[in-house]
Amino acid sequence: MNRPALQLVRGMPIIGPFAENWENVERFQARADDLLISTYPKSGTTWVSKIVDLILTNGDAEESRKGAIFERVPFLECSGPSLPSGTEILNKQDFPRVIKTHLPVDVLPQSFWDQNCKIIYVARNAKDVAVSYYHFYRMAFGHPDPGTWDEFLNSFMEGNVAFGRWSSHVKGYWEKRRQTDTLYLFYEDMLQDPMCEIQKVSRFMRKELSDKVLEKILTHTSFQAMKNNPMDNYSTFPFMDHSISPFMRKGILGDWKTHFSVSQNEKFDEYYQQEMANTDLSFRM
Ligand code: A3P
Ligand code: EST
Repeated sequence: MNRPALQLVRGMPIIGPFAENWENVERFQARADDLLISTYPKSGTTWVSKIVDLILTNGDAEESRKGAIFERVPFLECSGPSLPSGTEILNKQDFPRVIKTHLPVDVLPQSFWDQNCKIIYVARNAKDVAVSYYHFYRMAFGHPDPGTWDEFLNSFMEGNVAFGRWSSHVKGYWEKRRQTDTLYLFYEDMLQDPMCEIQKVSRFMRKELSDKVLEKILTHTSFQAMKNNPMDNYSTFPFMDHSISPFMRKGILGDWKTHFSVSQNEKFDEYYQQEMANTDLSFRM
């Protein structure tokens, strides 16, 4: 498959084929009972999607295995050759729906705000996101060629990657969290104390779950369990070459240390200070 260039939608770079379905995304009618999972790419979207899916099935892993995670939680703005678009799937789906998006606050369809939908946002530290995103660009055709790691890191800092600037994304939802029904989570907290974060999600969804069910959810959402589960690891998804880099790659904190050179790190820290100077949002790296 070729690697189409990114296109601009409302000033945001987006995967080429996604731009072709943009009118339907913009017109999308959210409902008050939709649950939106929003993230900047590579921040733990699939992980929190699986947690939500298992909460809805009361920890029934067999029920959750009835479809791949990208089918059970459709991706709103997804569109591509020989793929049904996210909007097409969602418009036919039973309610209540769980919807995945990578759209930043200023590009998210207005109906999500009008309906005051519940939003689960997951943020991950910028350096690990950049590394994970680089490997994802390499393995998921449909992204432009990432070039070398150094070239990709520069594009990432410029916001010239699909879904734009990391900093605007994480700050946008952070600033909106109090006026909206948003649960703002951090990937690093999910790694450190997954049970605590699973309980936060279930309380947010107003689901009372027994300790036994919570333990099951914990087991089935571990990195190894998801990596080994063909329904969770994207091995059934087209346009991805897992021999280049698996979708479930490392699932750790601080892999940036094996990728950033000293000078890349200095440059990134300077960029980061500027981008994050005007916010109380902070990350563990
Ligand atoms: P790495 O590339 O750093 O390994 P997304 O789902 O938003 O695309 O994010 C993918 C990232 O989340 C990948 O990071 C992937 O390994 C990690 N991930 C997915 N499931 C996970 C889990 N259960 N535990 C920890 N990390 C997980
Ligand atoms: C991008 C981000 C993400 O979290 C998931 C996916 C799945 C759908 C993928 C897309 C993506 C990357 C680009 C594609 C697309 C399907 C067609 C396109 O080529 C692989």
